[in-house]
Amino acid sequence: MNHWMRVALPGLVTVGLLAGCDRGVDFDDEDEGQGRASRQAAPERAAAGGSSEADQVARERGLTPADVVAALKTYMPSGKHDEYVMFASGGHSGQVFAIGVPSMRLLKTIGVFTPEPWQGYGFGVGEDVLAGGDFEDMKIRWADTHHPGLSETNGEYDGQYLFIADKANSRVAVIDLRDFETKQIVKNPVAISDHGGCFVTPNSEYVIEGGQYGTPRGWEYASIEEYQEAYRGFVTFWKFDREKGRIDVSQSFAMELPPYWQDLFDCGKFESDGWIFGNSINTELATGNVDGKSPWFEAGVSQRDNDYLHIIPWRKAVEVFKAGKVEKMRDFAVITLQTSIDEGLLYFTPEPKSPHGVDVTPKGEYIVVGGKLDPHVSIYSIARIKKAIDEKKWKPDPYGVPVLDYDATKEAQVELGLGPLHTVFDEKGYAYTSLFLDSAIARWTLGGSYQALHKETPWKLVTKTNVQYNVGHVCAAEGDTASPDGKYFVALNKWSIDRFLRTGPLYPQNLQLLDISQPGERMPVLYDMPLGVGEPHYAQMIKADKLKAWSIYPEIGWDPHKQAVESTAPKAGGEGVTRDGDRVTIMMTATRSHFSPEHVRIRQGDKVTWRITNLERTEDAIHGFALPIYNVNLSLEPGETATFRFTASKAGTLPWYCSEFCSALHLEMMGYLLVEPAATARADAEDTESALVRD
Ligand code: RUQ
Ligand code: CUA
Repeated sequence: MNHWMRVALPGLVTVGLLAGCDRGVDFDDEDEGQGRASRQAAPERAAAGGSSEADQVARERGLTPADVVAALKTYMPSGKHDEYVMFASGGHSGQVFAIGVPSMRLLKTIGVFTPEPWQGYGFGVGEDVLAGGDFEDMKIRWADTHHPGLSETNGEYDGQYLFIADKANSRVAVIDLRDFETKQIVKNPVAISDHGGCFVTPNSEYVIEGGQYGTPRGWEYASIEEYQEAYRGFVTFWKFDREKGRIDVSQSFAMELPPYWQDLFDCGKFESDGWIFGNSINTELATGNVDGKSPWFEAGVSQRDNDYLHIIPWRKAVEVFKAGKVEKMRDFAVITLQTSIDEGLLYFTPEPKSPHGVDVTPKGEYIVVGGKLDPHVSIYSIARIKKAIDEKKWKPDPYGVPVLDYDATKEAQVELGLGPLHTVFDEKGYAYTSLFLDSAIARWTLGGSYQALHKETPWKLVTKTNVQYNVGHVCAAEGDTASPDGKYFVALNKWSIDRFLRTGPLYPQNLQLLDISQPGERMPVLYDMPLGVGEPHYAQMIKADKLKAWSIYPEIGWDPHKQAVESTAPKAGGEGVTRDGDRVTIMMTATRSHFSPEHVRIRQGDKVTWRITNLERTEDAIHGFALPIYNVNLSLEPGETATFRFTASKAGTLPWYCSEFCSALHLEMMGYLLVEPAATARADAEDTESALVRD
C-alpha cells in the first residue's frame, strides 16, 4: 500500500499521516479488504504519529488507515462533480433518487408517482400525468417503485430516458432526462401487480413489465378457489416511441402466463438478443392458508424443488401481436396462453426452488439466476437453450407450456452462500451477487469468453465482503450494460442496525459503496449512505457525462410536458386578467423579483385559468408560486410556462408568493389574489360594465 503513503490533499500539504507505515503501522492488511465489521476490530490502530493537520484529525477522530483511504476515495471537494449518477428506485416513496457516485450525495428526488411540492408536481401542474396512473375513479397517489430502467442504445445506457415501475398498482412511468421530470404514467389494464419492470430491450423498442402475483385477468373478480383456472400471470411489452418520448399504448401488448408468480425479468443482448428471461416463485400454485389446513404462503410456495425460468422470444411475440393473433382485455391486446404455446412464444426450464433475480451477462451468452433458498447461482446458456428448443428436449407443464430439460440448458452452478439474489457485472469478468442471509457481496468468476479477462478458475467464488445488513439489490457502474465499467459498486441494504444515529423505530435504508476496482480479494466498503425516504430496490449507475440535462429550458414559454414552446404562453408585455362570463384567465410572468400582474381581482365562483411564464434566462433562477388554500405550489424553471385551473369557491384575500429564495428581494416577490365574496361580487357586477379587469 505504499502508493498512498504520500498523498496530496487539496488545501493541505502532503499528508504526513499516511507515512504511518514508516512508524511501524502495517496498513497493508486485510482490514481494508473485508468491510467495516473487521475494520472495527482494530480501532485503536488509528493513524499513528505524524504532525500534519490531517494526521491530527485522523487521530482525534479515531480513523483507521483504511478509513482514511475510504475518505480519500469518496470525498468530493466543493465544486467538483461525481463521475457517475446512480438512479435508485424510491421504494414506497413512489419516487426516484438521483445520487452522485462516489460521493453518495443525493442530487435530486424525482417526483414520479407521488406528488412532490418542491418540483411543483401535483400541486397545480402534473395532475394530468399523475391521473394517467389512476384506475377508473380511484386516485392513486403513491407507489412502490422497484426497478428503474435507463433507456439503451445497442445495450448501452444512452442517458435519454428512465423508466420505473410501480409494483403495488402495476404502472409504468417515463422520465425525460433532459429535465429529470416525469412525463407519463401508464396503468396496466390487465395485470394488477407487477415486479419484473422495468427492463428495456437493447434499443429501448419495448419497456418490459413482468407481473408478480397471479390475479384474475383484467382487474376482474374471481374467488381464490378458482386460482388455477381463473388466475393468470402477465408480462407486458410497452412500445416506446423515442421521438415522442412516450409509451404508445396502442402499440403495446401483454402475454398471458400461468399464475406462477413471475418475479424478475431481464432482456437478452447480442447472442440472446430477441429473448427475455424471467423467473417465477409459485409453480406450486399455492393459495395460502385458505382453509385453515393448507400451508401459509411462505411455505406453500416453496414446496417444490424447482420453479421455472421463463424464456420468451420477444421479437416473435411482436410478430404475433402485429398479425392480430390477440384477444382484447379492457381494450388492451393480449396474446393468450394457448396462442403463446401454439406459436412457440413461451418455454420454461427448471430453476432452484423459489429463486430470485435473473440477470443476463454483458455479452448476452449467459443468464444468471439467484437461488434465494438455494446457496447457488444457476447459470444458463442461450446457446444451450436454443439447442434444447430445436431438439424439442421438453415435457409440458400442466398448462401445456414446454419445460426444457434442465441439464440441457444449464451451463454451471456456483455455490456462493446463503440467500443469493441479484447479480451485476464488471469489466474484469467478475460477477457480483448479493447474499441476503449472509449480508455479504460475493465476487465470482464468469467462464466462457470472460475467461480471458481474469484467467482465474471459471465459475468460482473469489471473495466476499460483509455489508450491513440484509442486502437486496446491487448496482455497479454501468453494471448491467454490454460494457460494464467496474470501479464502483453499491449494496442496497434493507436493514441498517447500529450504522446510524437512531431516528425512532423506523431506520433509514443503508446504501453502501464498495470499491471493486482491484481484482482478486480486495473489495472494501468505502461509505455508508443513510437514505430516509423509502426503500430503494434496484438502481442503475450511469457515467455522468452521458447525461445531457438542460441547464435552462431552451426557449422562453417552454411547456415541459410537450417539450416544446407553447405559442400562447404569457410573454413580457402580454400580462393581464381577462374575463368571459365567469371564466377568468390570468396571464402572468415572473422574473426577479416580481410577478406581473401583482393583483388579481376575481369573484367567488369564477372559473380560473392561471398561466405563468418564468422569463429568466439565468441558470438556477427558479421562481416558485405558492397560493394558499387552493393547494397550489409551482416550480417555474428558467423559461418554463405553467397553467393551472381551479374554481374560486372560497372568498378571501390571499397573498401568493414565490417559494424559492431567488434574490435579495425574494420576500417581496408576492401579490394578492382578491376573491370577492359572491354577494358583494353580484352587487359590484351590476355597477361595472367592463368585463375586462386590468391590474
Ligand atoms: S426484487 S423485492 Cu428487485 Cu429483489 Cu423487488
Ligand atoms: Cu422568485 Cu423568490
